[in-house]
Amino acid sequence: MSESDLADQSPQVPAALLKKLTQEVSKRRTFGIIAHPDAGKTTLTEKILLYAGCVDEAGAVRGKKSQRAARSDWMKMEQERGVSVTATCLSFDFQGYRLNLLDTPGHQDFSEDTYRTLNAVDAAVMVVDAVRGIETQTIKLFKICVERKVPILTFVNKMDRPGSDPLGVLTQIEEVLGIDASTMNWPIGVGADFRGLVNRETGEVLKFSQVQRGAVEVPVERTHLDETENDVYPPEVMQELKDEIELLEGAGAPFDLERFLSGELTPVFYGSALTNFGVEQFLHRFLELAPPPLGRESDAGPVSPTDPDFSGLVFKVQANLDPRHRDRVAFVRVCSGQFQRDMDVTNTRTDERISISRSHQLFAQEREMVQEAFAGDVIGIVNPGKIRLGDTLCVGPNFEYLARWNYAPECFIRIRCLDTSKRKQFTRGIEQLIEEGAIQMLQDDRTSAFEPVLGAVGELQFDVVQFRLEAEYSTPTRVDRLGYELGRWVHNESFDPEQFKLPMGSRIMTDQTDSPMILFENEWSYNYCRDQNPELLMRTNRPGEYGSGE
Ligand SMILES: Nc1nc2c(ncn2[C@@H]2O[C@H](COP(=O)(O)OP(=O)(O)OP(=O)(O)O)[C@@H](O)[C@H]2O)c(=O)[nH]1
Ligand SMILES: [Mg+2]
Repeated sequence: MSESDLADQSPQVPAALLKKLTQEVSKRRTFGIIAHPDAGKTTLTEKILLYAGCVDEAGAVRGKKSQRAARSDWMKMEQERGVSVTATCLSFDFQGYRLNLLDTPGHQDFSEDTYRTLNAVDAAVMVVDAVRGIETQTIKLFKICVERKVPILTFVNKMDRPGSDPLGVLTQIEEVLGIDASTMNWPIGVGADFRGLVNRETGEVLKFSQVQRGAVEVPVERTHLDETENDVYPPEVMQELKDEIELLEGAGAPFDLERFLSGELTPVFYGSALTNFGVEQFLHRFLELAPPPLGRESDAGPVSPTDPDFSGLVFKVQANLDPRHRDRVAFVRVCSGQFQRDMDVTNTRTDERISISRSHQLFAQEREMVQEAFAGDVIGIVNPGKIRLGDTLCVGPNFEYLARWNYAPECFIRIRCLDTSKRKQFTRGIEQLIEEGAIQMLQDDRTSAFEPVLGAVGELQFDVVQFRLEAEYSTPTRVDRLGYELGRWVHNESFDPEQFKLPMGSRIMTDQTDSPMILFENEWSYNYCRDQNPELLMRTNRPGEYGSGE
C-alpha cells in the first residue's frame, strides 16, 4: 500500500502530523511466523535476525552446550526441550523498516498463545517442512489467518533434507489449504544436492556455499538464466534448469499482489533455515510484499493506523520475561496514533487512567526503553496489575478492539504446593500464570487456595506451570490429573444449577473471574447435558467476552 493510500484513511488529521504518522506507519512490518511443531519457525527467526544484522552469529535451536542457545526460545524450559512454549516478540530495524517479528509456538497445547498473537499481526509467514508437507497444526493456523484476512507468505523449509519434494508441497498447499500458490523461486537440487535457487521473477540464478551450522551469512554466487555460459554452474545444469523452469509455467498460479494482500494467494519461497540458503532472498522480498499496518475493527467502527489518538491492544501478558526484573509485561500492539513514553492512557475495560511509566521495545527477553512507537509496533509495558489480556488502551474516545482471548479447557488437574513455607510464592505464581491466559483456576466448596483445580487446553501447559513454579517462584508442586475432558462456561444470567439436569460425574466450578463453568467427564456427557437442557447456555468462551463460543 502506498503512503497516499494510507493517508486517505484519515482525512481530518493536521497535515504535518498525518505526514509523520503516515511515514512511520508505512515503515512498519508486523508479522507472525506460524507452523506445525518443528517446521523450523525459531530457526528461521534466528536466521532472519542474522541477515538483518541484529546478531553476529545465529544461535542453533537445539544447540549443544558450547553453542549459544536460540534467542527466540528464551525460556529455560524452551531451551532444555528445544520446543517453543510461548510467543516471542523481536523488534528491530532493517533497511529503513521497523520489523516486529512474532515467533509462535507450534505445539497444539500452546496454540492459544499463537491464536492470541495472530490478533497482533498484519501478515503471517507460514513455514512448511519440505519433507512432511502440510501438517495438522499448520492447517488450523492457516484457517485462522484466512478468517482474519491476514495475508500469508510461505517458506518451504528444510530443502536440504533428503526426500524434500518442492512440487509435491506446492500441490499440497493448493489442494489441502485451498489457496492459490505462486512459486517466487525454485530450488536447484534437493536434499544433500540443494545448493541454489532461481528467482522466478527476475531470472537470477544463485549458488550458495555451505558454512558451518549456518552460523554466519553464506557466500552467494550469482548468474542469470539467460547466461548459459558462466562460472557458476556448468552449461548442462543451466540448460536443465531452463527446461525445468519452463515446465513450471503450468504449476501454481501467477503472482498477483492484490490477490496476495486479500488472502487469495500465497507466494511460495524455498530454502533451508538451517543452512541459511534462501533466507536472505526471502527476507528482502518479504519486506516488499508484506503490508504495512492497516485499519482495525473496534466496537466503535474501524480505526485507522494514522488516527492521531494513540490506541493499543494487549494481546499477551508474560510474567518474569526478564528474571532480573521479575515483573509482568503486557505486550501491546500499537494500533493507532503515536505512543510516547510516560503517557497516560485509559484502560477502556475499567475506564481507569493508567500512567505508563515503563515501556520497552522487546527483543525476546531483552528490552530497551522506548521513547515513541507507532501503529504496528509491539511494545512491552510493565504491568502495574491494572492491565489484562485483551484490554484496549487509548487516549481518545473509549472503544474496544474485539478479539477472542480465552479458550475452553480440555484437561484438568489439582495442583498442590509441596512446601508449606512457599505458600505465598505458590499463590503469587499461580495468580501470575493465570494472568497470562494459558490456565484457568477453578474453585468450588471442595477446593482450597493451596490445592486449586487448574484447567488448560493442552496437557503440556501443566508441565510448563510446574516447571515455571519451580524455576521462577522456587515452589515445588505435585499435580493430580482429574477425570474431566471438557469444560464449558455457562452464559445464563444468574445461573442456578438446581434448575437443570446435570449428568452424573459433572462438576460445577467458578473460574478466577467468578464465571461458572461445568466440567464434564467426556464429550458424550456434555452432549447429553446439552440435549437434556436446551435452556442451558454452555459456551467455549467466557461470559462477556467477544465471540459466539458455540
Ligand atoms: N535439516 C534441517 N533442519 C532444520 C531446518 N530448520 C530447522 N531445522 C531443525 O528442525 C528442528 C526444529 O526447529 P525449530 O526451529 O525449533 O522448529 P519450530 O518450528 O520453531 O518448533 P516449535 O516452536 O517447537 O513449534 C531443529 O532441530 C532444527 O535444527 C532446515 O532447514 N533443515
Ligand atoms: Mg519454535
